[in-house]
Amino acid sequence: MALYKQLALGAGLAALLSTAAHADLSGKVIGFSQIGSESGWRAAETSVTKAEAEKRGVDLKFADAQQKQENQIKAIRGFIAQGVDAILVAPVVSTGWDEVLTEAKEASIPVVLLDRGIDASQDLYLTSVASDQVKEGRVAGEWLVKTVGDKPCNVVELQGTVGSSPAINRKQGFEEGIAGHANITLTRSQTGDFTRAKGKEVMEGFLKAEGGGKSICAVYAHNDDMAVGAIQAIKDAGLKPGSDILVVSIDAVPDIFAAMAAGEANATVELTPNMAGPAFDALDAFLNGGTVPEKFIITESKLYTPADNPQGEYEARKGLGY
Ligand code: GZL
Repeated sequence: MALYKQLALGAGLAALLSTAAHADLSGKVIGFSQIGSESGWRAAETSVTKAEAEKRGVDLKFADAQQKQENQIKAIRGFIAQGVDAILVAPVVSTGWDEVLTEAKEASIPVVLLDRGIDASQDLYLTSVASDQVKEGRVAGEWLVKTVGDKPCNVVELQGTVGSSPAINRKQGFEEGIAGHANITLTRSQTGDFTRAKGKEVMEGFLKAEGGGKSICAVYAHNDDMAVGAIQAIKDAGLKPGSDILVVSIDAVPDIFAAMAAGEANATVELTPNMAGPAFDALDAFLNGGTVPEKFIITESKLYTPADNPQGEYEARKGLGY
């Protein structure tokens, strides 16, 4: 066969295989119970999930719960009634899932958890795709230890949604990270519910309670959106975020890199918004080959500081659905 025909065949075959690699979920109906759009990261996770579904020919049924568990439970029951092939859930809080996930199990519908964990029997879900949230908090704490050295440092904490696995785990991790360093004291801690507005409001309260904020050395926020809100509150109080008060958070969304480039933020721990890719790969192998995945698929966590070209990181991330 002429070389040009072999090459054409090869290219055609390659193209066929590459679509075939994702063709196995084509036509599958998969329900996705998403928490809401409380943060830039959450918005990115939604757009990435929709793009990954599209790539695989998945008929994605999307339900936004506006951060209410009862709406998620309602949506999951709707998916069960529809007889979907699988269900993705980003669980807003860790408890209260046993009953509805038992109903999914009894309907033989596999459930995959995205980006947050639950306190329930592991046989109620096929797998969970999430970061190591304790490690994220520990990396943030260790960064603060390294940055302040022996200098006394009162740090305030903006917690995520009460009862959510990231809020519980990131608090634990941060406390592990600063343990043994008596010069660093966690003086105030309150939930900002992962939102910019609440993060700003709570930080305003901290600044007022601490005589305008002169005694605050750092703010640790469980996500960048609350950190961006806190940055605004610090500026409104006439102080310089990033220098008068250090700012460390988690997610690595574009706006935290913009703040870093402006000298107003100091560190973020990256959280990939692409939890759906590994989730769909696991469902593909399970639904089409009966392969039972690992129970926990852990995504990477990487620390970024102003030494890591924040302007370039901003450019690389903006427009990815944040
Ligand atoms: C963490 C994820 C968190 C993000 C926040 O895995 O659940 O929820 O860090 C989002 O931005 O609100």
